[in-house]
Amino acid sequence: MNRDDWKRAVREQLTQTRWEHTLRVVDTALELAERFGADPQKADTAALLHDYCKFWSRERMREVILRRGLPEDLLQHNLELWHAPVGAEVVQDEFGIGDADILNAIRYHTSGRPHMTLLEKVIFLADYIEPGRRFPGVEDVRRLARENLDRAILQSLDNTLRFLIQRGQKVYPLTLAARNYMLDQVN
Ligand code: DGI
Ligand code: FE
Ligand code: FE
Ligand code: FE
Repeated sequence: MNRDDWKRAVREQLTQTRWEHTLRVVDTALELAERFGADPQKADTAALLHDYCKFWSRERMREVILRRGLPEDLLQHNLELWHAPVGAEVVQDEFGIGDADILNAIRYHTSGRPHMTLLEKVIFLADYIEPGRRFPGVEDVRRLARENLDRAILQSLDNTLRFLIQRGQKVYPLTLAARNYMLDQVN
């Protein structure tokens, strides 16, 4: 399988809107990789595959979580979180991706985590600031992303935490840990 085969396979899994999001995440990840010195080829692969399981059913994702021994606390938290760790397992099997950094960039692209690698940060941020995003406060994050990767990520995590709390939703502990960690990093 080459990159064109991967592209076709990803496109088949997604809606048109989500496919266009994926292409914008690829472009944004490449820009960030160049700006901050991440491996562009790995950024390209991780971005292309990051939302592979976005439209899988709850049951199908649950099956992967149990079968692959993924953290079972996911099952107690927002369904939106599941496609990231599940996607990392599935692209490993379906595309033979073996690079741990690429797999972790996919695995943690939604929750974030403390000690994110440069590649993980690039994918996390690209997903948040790609030009199609209209989150409240995204423009501030885009501005920060022009010079300071860590400050941009901290701001995006703060925005997401505020968003979840405003909507009365649970916060996944890894996201809170990621935010506290980034706060120490920038100060
Ligand atoms: O898959 P995408 O829509 O491109 O973006 P994503 O994978 O970053 O998913 C983000 C959604 O997940 C966003 O609407 C907020 C929601 N979410 C629910 N619980 C949590 C959470 N996001 C984080 N970071 N932490 C949570 O605990
Ligand atoms: Fe996602
Ligand atoms: Fe995200
Ligand atoms: Fe995404």
